[in-house]
Parts: sequence; structure tokens; C-alpha cells
Amino acid sequence: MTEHIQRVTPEPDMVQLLTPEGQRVEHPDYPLEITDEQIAALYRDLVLVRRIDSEAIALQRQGELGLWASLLGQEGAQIGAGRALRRQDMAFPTYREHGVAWCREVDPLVLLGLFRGTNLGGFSPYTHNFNNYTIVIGAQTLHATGYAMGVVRDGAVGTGDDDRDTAVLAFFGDGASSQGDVNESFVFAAAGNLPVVFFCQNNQWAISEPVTTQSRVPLYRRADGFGFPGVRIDGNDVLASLAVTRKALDDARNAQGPTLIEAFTYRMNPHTTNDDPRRYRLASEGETWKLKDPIERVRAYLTRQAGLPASFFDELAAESEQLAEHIRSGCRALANPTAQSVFEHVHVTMPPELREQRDEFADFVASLQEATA
Ligand SMILES: Cc1ncc(C[n+]2csc(CCOP(=O)(O)OP(=O)(O)O)c2C)c(N)n1
Repeated sequence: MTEHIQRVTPEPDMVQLLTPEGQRVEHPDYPLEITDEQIAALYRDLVLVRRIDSEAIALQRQGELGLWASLLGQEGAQIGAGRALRRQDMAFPTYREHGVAWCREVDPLVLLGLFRGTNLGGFSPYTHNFNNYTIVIGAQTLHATGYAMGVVRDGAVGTGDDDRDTAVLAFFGDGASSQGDVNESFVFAAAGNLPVVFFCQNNQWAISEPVTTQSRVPLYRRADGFGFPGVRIDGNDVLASLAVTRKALDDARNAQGPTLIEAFTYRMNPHTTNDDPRRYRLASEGETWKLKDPIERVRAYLTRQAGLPASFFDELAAESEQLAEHIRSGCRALANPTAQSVFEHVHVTMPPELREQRDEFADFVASLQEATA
């Protein structure tokens, strides 16, 4: 670390609509009309998605999953963004967007299959308008930008038809913002005024690399250099995430071009279940962020301001238990893929050479089984 590097602002200027204490606050640029019932629905999403995450970690620890990338602490950013999408919009995730997958109605068991190694993604992107998880850092921003080019060519922006106009939402992390792919996608999105919203979850760490060594300026200000708006939100505030993403997606659908949203948040768990953050993070950092928990503030609002009865929370706890059971038993029951399945889903119609290779491989596997019988 050289001394000339300027640190990012410690207390960033960001859009916030719900404080960590659960107080609603207004922002002049992002008014949000939302009922208490709708806030309760967001709370349900947050709680159930956190449960999916904690069950997945437990399953990994029991040897049922090879790996899991936890979203603990990032639920608010993801549910707000996910619930801002319209049916026809397309979202491009990394490998940590379990909350967005939830909003796009992807069965959590399908996600678990990827981390168990029983599927290679497991769902059709076009069924859910949610692309498969991308492990290659930043690559999906190019896919999203290319998709947005297609949207323009289909004449599906700026028509004024709410069911036709389409936006694209690309997720990536603070580490990914250092990648060439992300910067190239910014250039193309700006040059083509494309209907794409870049949603960066700045969880402060790219595995062990802090964001402060990667950027001299807050990440949302990168957008300035490309000529489109950048905005920083309190990434632990589901309402801010909803309001700002909704506005950015509206702009995109109305042919106003791209926006960069930086959700300022924190990855409370290790990068993946293979990582040990005690080697590079101070425990005190995690303690500070616990006070900004994205779920607790909504709960505080719902109990103190909205006056929701205890029965609401009891019913949600019961639903959470049921979901956990679905995940535990469903994960163990996931069928192992056959050796030949690696040949599937590559082409719509399998070419003859590939069919030949598959059959040869099948004979080889059978011969091994005979030899060991
Ligand atoms: C092109 C590429 N380079 C390196 C890696 C290894 N890698 C996996 S995750 C990661 C850090 C990503 O950090 P960030 O973009 O901040 O996302 P986060 O995991 O924190 O959500 C790296 C370098 C990779 N998967 N792809």
C-alpha cells in the first residue's frame, strides 16, 4: 500500500429512507410511496432469504454442499433491487444474488444444486428473466450490456408501453469494478445510451482485498467518467434500494440510458465457506456493521411505527421453519447427475461429433463399472 492512495469517504453521502433505528426518512430525489403492508412483504422476503442462506451454510458444514457464497448483510440491497424489477426486465447476477433469485422465483433448491455439483446452473434464464450465476468476475456486465443492445434493436425502450419497455439489471461486486470487463461495459452502455442499470454491491472486500486499495474515489463516482449518473445508497436499507433501483430502471426503460448504483453494504460472513476472514478483517468492523443490520431496522419499523401484531412475526417464523425443512430434505434428495450429463445443454440439437464422444464416454464408463463389478 503506497501512501498517495486517497481513502474512500468513511461516512459516505448516500440515499437512505429507513435508518438503522427503523425511522422512515424522506429523500427529495427518491420519494417512495409504500404501504405498511408492502413493507411487511419486503420484511418477509428478507427473513426467508436469510434463512435460505443460513440453512445452506449448515448444509455445507455437514458436507452436503461443496461450497456456499453467503449473502449475510446484503439482503436489503438485493431484495430492494429484485422487487424493483418488472416481469419483462432481465437480471444478470454473480454467484451471491440469492435474494434476487428469490424475487425472480428461482427455487432455492436449484441454487443449492449448483453448489452441490448436481447441476450446472439449473434453470432457464428465459423462464425467470434471470441469467444463470456467473463465477467469472464482472463477465456478466458485458452479457447484460449486450442484452441491452438487443433490447434497443427490438424496439423495446421508450415506447411508453409499460408491458413492453424493458430494462436490464447487472449485479457485480466492488472487486469486479476493477475488472476490464466492467469498464468496457460502461463504455458501451454510455455510447449506446443502453437501458442497463449497473448495481454494485460494495461489501467492502474482494475476498481479502479491501475496496480502499482499489479505488481513490467512492465507486459511484466512477460513473462520472463514463458520462452517466452514479448514486450511492445505504445498501442495508431495503427501501432505499427499492426506490433508487426503481427510478434507475424506469429511466432505462424510458430511453434515458444507464445508471450506476453503488449499494454501500457489508459482507458479514466469509467470502465463501472456504474463506477465513479473521486473517484479514478486524472483528470490530463486523460489530459496527451488525448495528446496521438490514432486517432489524425493518422489524423495528414494523413493530414500533406500523404496530404489526406478534402473530405476524409468529406466522413468518413458522413459514421460515417450513422453508428450512424444504431446503434440508430437498438438498439431500437432489439426484446425482450421470457421467454423460456434461454433454447435455451445450447445443439445442446435439451435433453428431458430440453425440459420438458422449457414446464413447458412456462405453468407457460402462467398461470401468464392469471391471470393478
Ligand atoms: C475473472 C476472475 N478473476 C478472479 C476470480 C477469483 N475471484 C473469485 S471471487 C473474487 C472476489 C470478488 O469480489 P467482489 O467483486 O467484490 O464480489 P464479492 O465476492 O465480494 O461479492 C475473485 C477475485 C474470478 N472468479 N474471476
